[in-house]
Amino acid sequence: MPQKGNKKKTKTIQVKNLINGKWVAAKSRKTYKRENPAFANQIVSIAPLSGKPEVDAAVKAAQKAFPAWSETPAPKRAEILFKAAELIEKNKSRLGDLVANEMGKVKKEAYGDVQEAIDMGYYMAGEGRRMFGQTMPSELPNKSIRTIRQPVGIFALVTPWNFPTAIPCWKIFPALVYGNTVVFKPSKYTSACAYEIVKLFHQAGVPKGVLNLVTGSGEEAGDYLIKHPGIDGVAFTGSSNVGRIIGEHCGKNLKNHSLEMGGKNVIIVMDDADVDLAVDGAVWAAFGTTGQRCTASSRIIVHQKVYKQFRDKFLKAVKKLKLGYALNPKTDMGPLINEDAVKKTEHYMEVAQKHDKAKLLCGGKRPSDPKLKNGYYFLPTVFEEVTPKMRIFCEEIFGPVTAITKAKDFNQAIEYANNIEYGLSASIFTTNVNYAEKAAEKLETGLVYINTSTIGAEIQTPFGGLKNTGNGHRDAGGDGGAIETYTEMKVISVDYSGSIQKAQGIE
Ligand code: UN1
Repeated sequence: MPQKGNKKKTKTIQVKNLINGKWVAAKSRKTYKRENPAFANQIVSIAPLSGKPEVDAAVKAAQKAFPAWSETPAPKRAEILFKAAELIEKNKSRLGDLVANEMGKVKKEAYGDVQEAIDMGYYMAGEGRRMFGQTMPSELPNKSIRTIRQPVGIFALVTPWNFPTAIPCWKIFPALVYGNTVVFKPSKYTSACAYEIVKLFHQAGVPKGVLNLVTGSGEEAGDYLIKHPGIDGVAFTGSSNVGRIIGEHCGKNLKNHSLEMGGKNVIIVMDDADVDLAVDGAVWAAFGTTGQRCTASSRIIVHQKVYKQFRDKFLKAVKKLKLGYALNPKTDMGPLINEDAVKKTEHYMEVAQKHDKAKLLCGGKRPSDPKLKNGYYFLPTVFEEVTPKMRIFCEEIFGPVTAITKAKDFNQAIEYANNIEYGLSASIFTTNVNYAEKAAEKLETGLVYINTSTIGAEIQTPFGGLKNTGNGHRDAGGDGGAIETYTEMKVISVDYSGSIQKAQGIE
């Protein structure tokens, strides 16, 4: 039964694929259902279980649409995309509620997810009038050199469930503004969010075949799509395991691919930190989105001098967090995405206690509140006395679990922070500018935050990480951001001397 005061029953959304401008079911007529993770007995969406025929048709449509779309002037492409962003903005509350119901994150974060999609839309629409190249001098007289940006071709976009409107928009807007055409395969758990977003692109006037939506499982539709010979590039956000498969395939076939994967992000709390601020930052970073952000902080390294003070205050704050349905205004933390995620988190409780011998401070199990029994809930969980060798220090859990580790000084804190395979986001709380600057230099992550949380990157900044988090690409805006993934650079040299001049000093 829904919780008291949250009985808003939502209509089940019948998702369709968009292939060559037409809304269609899977040829096999097979579908799958997605439940509300807070009330597993409520079906939020029913979507096509697509396979090879749908992927083949979508790739073919994207190939057919590519010449006209890539030849459309970028500012004109951008006008259509600007309209899509406006439509997403107009539909923000409807989409935000859907994010909450299909994915489970709390209302303010669900609306933030949609806001990130809108922001990306407006930013990338601006790219239509930039898409800048460079000019460079020639070593020869009467010769000019410039670079231009051109689209890569047909892109497969494969996105996760944790930001079900933002991450698709991180990829669709730049892919399209730079002139690529797209086959978009969203996570199976958030097909309706993807469908509602794609509907708005369609409504804004994106021509047929330019953006195609194919829903289904990663194992079937996703795997076939990323290996499809008609695909020129793959952009993926998700687990490192799947990313590796994509990387191996694209590497072997020399295809452009951008991978944004796991994280095991850290907050360092120095002895001179504002401890209350650090507590606020750590609660938000560890338990925002129920710990299901790739930027979530699942490690907190605290200077020994403020260890006890931080631990006590942090624990007090964590114990106040209220679990529940995302659209209940009293809820601080929603459920996990599905039963498998709860089981994985439970498995890590055993690892932490039996194998690692870490000390559990709170949580560690599903809540006992009978009102929550139909949802995929897990209590906010904190371990302490965690050392860098322990598995819970190193492995990504993607749930509401964080681990506190004691450090004797700044250097040890940085050493521990870097002692993992991932490198997405890190933060340090300190009032000492020298520590702040040194940490910014030394932390092996794509994102470094000073005196704030590890989550909440803004869309105009390049987003991504080092080590096993990524493969050198970045999402979003700024130099080195999405433009590098979705465009090829071409160098154009014009010799207007009337003779064949030779570079490299050749007479
Ligand atoms: C993710 O979890 O994959 O920085 C993305 C953040 C968000 C995006 C997270 N803007 O936390």
